[in-house]
Amino acid sequence: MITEAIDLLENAKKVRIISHHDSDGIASAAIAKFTLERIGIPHEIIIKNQLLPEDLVGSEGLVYWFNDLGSSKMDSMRNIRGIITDHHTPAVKDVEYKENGNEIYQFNPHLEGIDGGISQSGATTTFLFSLNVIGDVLGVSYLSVVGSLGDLHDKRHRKLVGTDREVMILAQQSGLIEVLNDVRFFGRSSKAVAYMLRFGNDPKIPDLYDNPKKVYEILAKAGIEKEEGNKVTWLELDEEKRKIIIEEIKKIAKENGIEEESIFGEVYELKFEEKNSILRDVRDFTSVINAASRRGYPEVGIDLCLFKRGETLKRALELYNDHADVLRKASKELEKIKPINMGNIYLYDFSDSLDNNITGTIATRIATHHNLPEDAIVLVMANMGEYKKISGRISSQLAEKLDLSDLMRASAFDVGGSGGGHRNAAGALIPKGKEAEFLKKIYERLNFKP
Ligand SMILES: [Mn+2]
Repeated sequence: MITEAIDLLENAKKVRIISHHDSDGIASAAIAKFTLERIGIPHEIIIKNQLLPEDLVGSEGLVYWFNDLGSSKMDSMRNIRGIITDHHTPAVKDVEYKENGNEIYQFNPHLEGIDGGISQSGATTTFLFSLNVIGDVLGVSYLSVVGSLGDLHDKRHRKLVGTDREVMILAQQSGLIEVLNDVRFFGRSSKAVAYMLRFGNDPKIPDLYDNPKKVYEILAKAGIEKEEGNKVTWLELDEEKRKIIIEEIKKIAKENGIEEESIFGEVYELKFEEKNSILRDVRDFTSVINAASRRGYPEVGIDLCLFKRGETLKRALELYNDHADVLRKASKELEKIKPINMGNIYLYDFSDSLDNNITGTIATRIATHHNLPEDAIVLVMANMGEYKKISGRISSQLAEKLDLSDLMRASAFDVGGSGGGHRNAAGALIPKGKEAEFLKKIYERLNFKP
């Protein structure tokens, strides 16, 4: 099957790469672009936050390459010739799909019994496919790590696992990635250390989280003045100072009954970036390309992935700051919104007060920071033309019992929409006016006892 898929690409007059708008999708698109450039096939890139009905009909003369999306909608595709490298729950569990005028080859970890939502990102899937197309794709192997971290695949085990890990090791052996054990607070290379300590939430240490007084106390012990703490990043601090800070964090964690080992885990750095570069920590890199994409300039993120700097980086950092503003405003809006609560479902409808590009970001934020019950299903909704776009999140504990992608997909389908995703993070698109019915369908499915 892989030979047919490669033939399709190699003989294409033009390839349309369609990829997801998050950092996993952007990293995947960059790998696909790199691959097609190597084999000299003309291509264009389209980045989507959601596949709409019109994206599912093929155009004559084009070969399609869907990345980090496509699998959950393959059964709705018509007259498409192309490939899908995706890790979302597939609607059809076959590699080859030739119904409805299509000729599609689908590469998806779920077809091999691997849960793509945990151990094989879209970028890892695209990378593995590209490895079959051109041998020398190792130069962009680090993008698999970018995609995997973008999809938070390192969160549960505090390190990458499964196929993501295997490709990460390739990137490490290629000299692109450095693997370290360190505190797993976000922002090692993009945030001032005072900010990193204050808002670090992996794990949340009650006496430290959002407690600036405590933060500056710790920094003082390491000989860092407030002003410096508000400026330098974790990676810019020397080893000695970091050690002192780590000892202090351990102490507070212990007082709060948090296991010491849960504070530490693997972190990944780009060896080709300087220690003082905002892009050095791979999670920080990921947040920069994500921001560019969410602000509507995915090509800036793709260029960064393919080693462009200079003006590209300058633009990326502007977009990064813009995105932070947008998120701040969204958080303010969120304070005004009371969720509709039905059983364990919490629905936040922003209508037009939220960019439908960031419903997922906000849903993750609510699921992480609001003290909802462990079995809560968080749904964030915003208007998108004639549709309502919905992003859902559940805890990994609940995801062991419940597949949110199935729930969203089936319930959306019932009201004339579509949906899908992963066990713990999924989305749907439904016609406007069908919100109440959609909510009811979800509620009924959850409470249906055969
Ligand atoms: Mn993904």
